Amino acid sequence: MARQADFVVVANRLPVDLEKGPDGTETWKRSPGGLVTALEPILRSRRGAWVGWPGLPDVEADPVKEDGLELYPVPLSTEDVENYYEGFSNGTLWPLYHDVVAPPAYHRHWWQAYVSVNERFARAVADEAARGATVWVQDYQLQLLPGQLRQMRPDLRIGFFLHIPFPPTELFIQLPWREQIVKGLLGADLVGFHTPGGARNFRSLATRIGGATPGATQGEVVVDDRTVKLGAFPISIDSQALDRLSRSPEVADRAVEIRKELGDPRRLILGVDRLDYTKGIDVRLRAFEELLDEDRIGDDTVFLQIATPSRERVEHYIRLRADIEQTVGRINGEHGRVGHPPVHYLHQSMPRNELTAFYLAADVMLVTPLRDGMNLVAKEYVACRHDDGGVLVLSEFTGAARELTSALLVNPHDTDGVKAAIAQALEMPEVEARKRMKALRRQVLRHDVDAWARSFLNALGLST
Ligand code: ADQ
Repeated sequence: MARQADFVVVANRLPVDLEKGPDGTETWKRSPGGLVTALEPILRSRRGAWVGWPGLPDVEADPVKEDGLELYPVPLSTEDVENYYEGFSNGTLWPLYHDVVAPPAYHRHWWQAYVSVNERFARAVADEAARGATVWVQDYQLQLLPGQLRQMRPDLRIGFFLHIPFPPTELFIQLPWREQIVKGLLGADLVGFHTPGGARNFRSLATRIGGATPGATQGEVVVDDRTVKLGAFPISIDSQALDRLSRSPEVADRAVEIRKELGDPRRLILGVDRLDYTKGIDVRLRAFEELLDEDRIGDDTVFLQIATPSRERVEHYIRLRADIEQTVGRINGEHGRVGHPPVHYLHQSMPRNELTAFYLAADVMLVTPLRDGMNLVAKEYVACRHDDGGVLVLSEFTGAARELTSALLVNPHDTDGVKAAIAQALEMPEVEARKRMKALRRQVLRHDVDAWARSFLNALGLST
């Protein structure tokens, strides 16, 4: 199968998870995500392949064809996972790129693992890509790959998309390996971000420390006589599919049932996130607690926080989980009655249908990250509200806030502001709420993930 793919997607993870049964048998399990949904038709319509880690350490898996997709697993050892993934990707880059909301750790052995794992991914792509193929590199775990791949295969057309924010120069230059990262990214023909601000930050670093010179337009820089395009491509969701799912009778019934199970509160407030310190779960809990303390919220209102387990071996996440669970316990201890806790907390991953029913059941959706590249939860909530019901409270520090301007926008660092927005959302006149939701829905339904993928690939010169 070598060197056959005309279009290669490379990401830290494959769109399937390898699972090992108790008897040692290995099976592939589809892990549905927006990215694979958007790219599947494009991968199928040309000789497409996906290169990535199958999710289990110390496993050598053969290339497989799953549901018509060619998958090329890149193996990672337990040590690689510790140093490249949990270490450099999630202990260094993740906090640094999210405005240092937690202190990043800089360790040379993590960096070395990042370099060598990126090289391994680059080698795998170089082996599979046909002459002149297009390669789309995804996210912060693989920022060196464009440069490494260009060295190996100058014939390829390379695009890179960053799913998280790209930080301002003053923060980025903390990184001891800042030059290598910028130069790695400049190996691409197109570098894409969620927002124009991210593109601007990168542009200024590219000319300052990456050896690039300004190009003919703001959207270009020149490196070694090669033009690298830069731009903003705000990602989205499969809006139509969610809209359809939310209209199904099963989901509608389940939404009613959920409210019953919660004790038929007059108002239901919802939060849905990966359990991550960037998501501001603590921000909304604090605001909710103060509103209870001040009797501005009564016992007819319930807050449900659903948090997917995430990066459970990384130190900041272990501490975050303990803090959140302690806060939930305190609020319920002080303000609950038997059978009526004001906060319900689920540390679980939900099936799509169930999550959709939760979105449909909630009167107020709280999305309060301290920093977020885009935030798909906000868009999902909107896509599910075919009834034009519900109010979205959204942090200004998400990429989504640039598009979802009819939400109640809040500064998550301003507790009084967040409290005021929650109070306003809970008591918003229906006419105003519906008007806002209609405007939000127009935006989300028109700009879906398919449009996102096409606009990126067209900018890279691939007709879709
Ligand atoms: P994430 O940080 O993971 O993504 P987000 O964009 O909100 O953040 O996506 C989370 C996804 O996980 C959503 O599709 C949501 O439905 C799902 N999810 C959350 N909690 C869940 C639960 N309990 N059960 C099941 N599913 C759950 C990164 C960046 C974002 C950027 C995306 C895409 O950090 O800023 O929007 O990539 O580029």
